[in-house]
Amino acid sequence: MLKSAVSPSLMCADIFRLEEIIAGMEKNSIEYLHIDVMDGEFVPNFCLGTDYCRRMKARTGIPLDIHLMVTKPLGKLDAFPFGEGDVVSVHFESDSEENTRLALIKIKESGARPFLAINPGTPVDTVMRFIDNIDGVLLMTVRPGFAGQKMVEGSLERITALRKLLDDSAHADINIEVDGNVNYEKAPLMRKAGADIFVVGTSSILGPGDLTENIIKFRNLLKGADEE
Ligand code: S6P
Ligand code: MG
Repeated sequence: MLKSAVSPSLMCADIFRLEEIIAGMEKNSIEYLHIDVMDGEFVPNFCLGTDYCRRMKARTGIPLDIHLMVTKPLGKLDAFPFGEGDVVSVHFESDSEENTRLALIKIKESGARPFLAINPGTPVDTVMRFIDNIDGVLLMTVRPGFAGQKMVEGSLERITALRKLLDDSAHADINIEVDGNVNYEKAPLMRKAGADIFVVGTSSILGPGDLTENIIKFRNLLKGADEE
């Protein structure tokens, strides 16, 4: 089983406390910073953008986890500052299969880690068509576009099915990142089902309470799931 990692969703971080929150992430050795990019077209919302990514990269050494919820990301990749160690996800649903593959190849060539993002309605075996071009899968457990939603039913089963597909095809090293309503109760179940990168927002560590205490609680729950 791959080591678990935590990727807080910065669209859920209070912009007026951002410096303090990033310092808290560094102090707690957070593995990734999840940045949701939305174009108002692929999803019905707008969100963080290129300058935000650039400023964040200049401010911290924590790898970025850029989630591109944009139509036709291939032609837009150059606008983003990513490289060695960063994760960049493009959606299967956002362009043709050929262009999606080219985008994944381009991300890989930059030294970053290409992930294929799939919406709750996309069959998990779609991933196998891109298996040689990805380091991970971003499995959406809500419909993309907004924070604070409820997990789509059947998501745990989808994690289990995807983990089995990857393991059975000798791709156990491919990450499964889960995004959407990853709360304290569901995270251990998602871990047991085979997820290893956890996008956390209003439902857990960027919700009520102290950031450090929330991170410790979250990590302990994942650890508990591994020990069971
Ligand atoms: C949704 C986006 C996510 C959210 C995250 C928020 O379109 O891709 O990354 O920011 O799900 O977390 P929560 O706990 O509010 O669902
Ligand atoms: Mg996201």
